[in-house]
Amino acid sequence: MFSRTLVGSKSVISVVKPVSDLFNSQQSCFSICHQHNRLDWFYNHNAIDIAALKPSVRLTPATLLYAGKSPDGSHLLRSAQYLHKELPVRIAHRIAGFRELPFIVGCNPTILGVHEQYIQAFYQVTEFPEITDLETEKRYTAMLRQLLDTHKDVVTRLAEGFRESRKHIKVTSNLDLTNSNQRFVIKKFFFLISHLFLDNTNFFGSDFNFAAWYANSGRTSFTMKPKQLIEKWCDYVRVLCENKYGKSPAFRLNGHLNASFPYIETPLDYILPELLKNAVRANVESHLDSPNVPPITITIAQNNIDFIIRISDRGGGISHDMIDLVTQYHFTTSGTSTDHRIDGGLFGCMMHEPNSATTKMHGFGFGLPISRAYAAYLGGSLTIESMQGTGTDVYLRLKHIDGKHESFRI
Ligand code: ADP
Ligand code: K
Ligand code: MG
Repeated sequence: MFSRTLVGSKSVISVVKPVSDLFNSQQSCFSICHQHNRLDWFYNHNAIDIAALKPSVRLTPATLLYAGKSPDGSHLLRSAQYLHKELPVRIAHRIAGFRELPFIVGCNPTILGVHEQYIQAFYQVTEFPEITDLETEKRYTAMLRQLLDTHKDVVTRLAEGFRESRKHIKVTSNLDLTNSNQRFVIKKFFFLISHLFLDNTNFFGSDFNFAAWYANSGRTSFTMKPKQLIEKWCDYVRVLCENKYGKSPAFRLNGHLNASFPYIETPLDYILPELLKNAVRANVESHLDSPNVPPITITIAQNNIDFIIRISDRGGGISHDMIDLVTQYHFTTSGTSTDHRIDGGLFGCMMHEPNSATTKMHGFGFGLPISRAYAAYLGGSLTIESMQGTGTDVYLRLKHIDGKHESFRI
C-alpha cells in the first residue's frame, strides 16, 4: 500500500510496489477508478509539484555543439551539474502532462505504467548526490544511460495505451464538427496527446534529448550530409517495402547533393523513414496492377537559414476529405484495404518486425503527427501538398543550428 510518508522518502524506488501489480490489464477502468487511495498515489508528490512549477532552462544546440572541452574534464562536471538541476524539472513537466490527460486515458493501465516509470525516474535523478568530482560524474552518466535504456519503448507504450483507451472516446467517427463545445474538447484532447508524445519522444523515446546527448557526448559526429542520411533510410525502407509487397519504387535524389553542415541526426532518423514509408506505400498500393512502380523523388535544398527536404511520390495524393485527418494521432488507413495483396500473407511484416520503434509505428497512425511535432519542436515545419489524382509532396523544413541565426532550444 502506498502512503504519503513512503512517497518522497529516500527509498521510494525500492519500497513502492510496481503499479502493474495493482492494476493488471484484466481490471476494468471502473474498478481502478474506485481505488481512490491507489490512484491518489500518482498525485501526491510534493517534490514533483514544486519542480513542475519551475521553468526549464533551454539551451540552443549551438551552445552544446561549441561548448569548450577542457583537458581536465571540468566541462563534463559542469554539464553534469547542469543536468542534475535541470532533469528533475523536465521530468516533473512530463509528469504534469500525464496528470492533465482525460481521466479515462489517464486510468489506462499501460499509460499508468509509463506515468509510474516517470515518477520513479524523478526520484532517481533527484536523489542522486551532488556531483563534485569526476568519479560521481561517471556514476551519474551510467545512471542516465540505464534510465534511457529502461525508457526506450515509452513512445510505443504510449501509443498502445492511447489505442486501448481510444475505444472509450469516439473522436474521429461520429464527430460533430458543427458543435463548438465538442470541437473544443477534441482539440484539447489532441493537444494534450500531441504534447505528451512530443515531450516523450524528445525525452526518453529517442536519443535526441538532453540526457542522451550528455550520456553519449563524445560519440556523436555533428557534421551531417543530408544525401548520405537520406540514402541510408531509402535503403532501409526499400528492404521493408520489398518484404511487404515484393517490389519497391526507385529513389531519385536531386538538389544540393553535396550539402554538409552541423546537425543532430537523431530526429531525422525518426522523420525520414516515416515519410519514406508513407511515400513508398502510396506508390506501390496505387500501382498494384501495373508492372512498374514510379520512383520517389527526393530534393534537398539548403540556404543560410534552413534546409528543406521534399519527398515527392506518385501515389495518387491524399483525398480532400482526408487531408485534415492524416496528421491526427491514430488516424490511419492501414488495415482498411480488402485487397489481399495489401493486408494478407507476407504483408504483415511491415507492422510486426520486432526491435524497432519506427517499424512498429507503422499502421498506428503516428508517423505524420510525430514527425510534424518534431519538426515544429526543431523550429521547422512539415507541410503536405497533395495533388489529388497524381501524388503527394511532403516538405520538411529545418533550421540550421550553427548559431548564426535564431534556432530552437533544447
Ligand atoms: P500510418 O502510416 O501508420 O498510417 P501516418 O501518420 O504516417 O500513419 O499516415 C496517416 C495516413 O495518411 C496513412 O494511413 C495514409 O492513409 C495517409 N498518407 C500519409 N502519407 C501519404 C502519402 N504520401 N500518400 C498518400 N497517403 C498518405
Ligand atoms: K496519422
Ligand atoms: Mg506512416
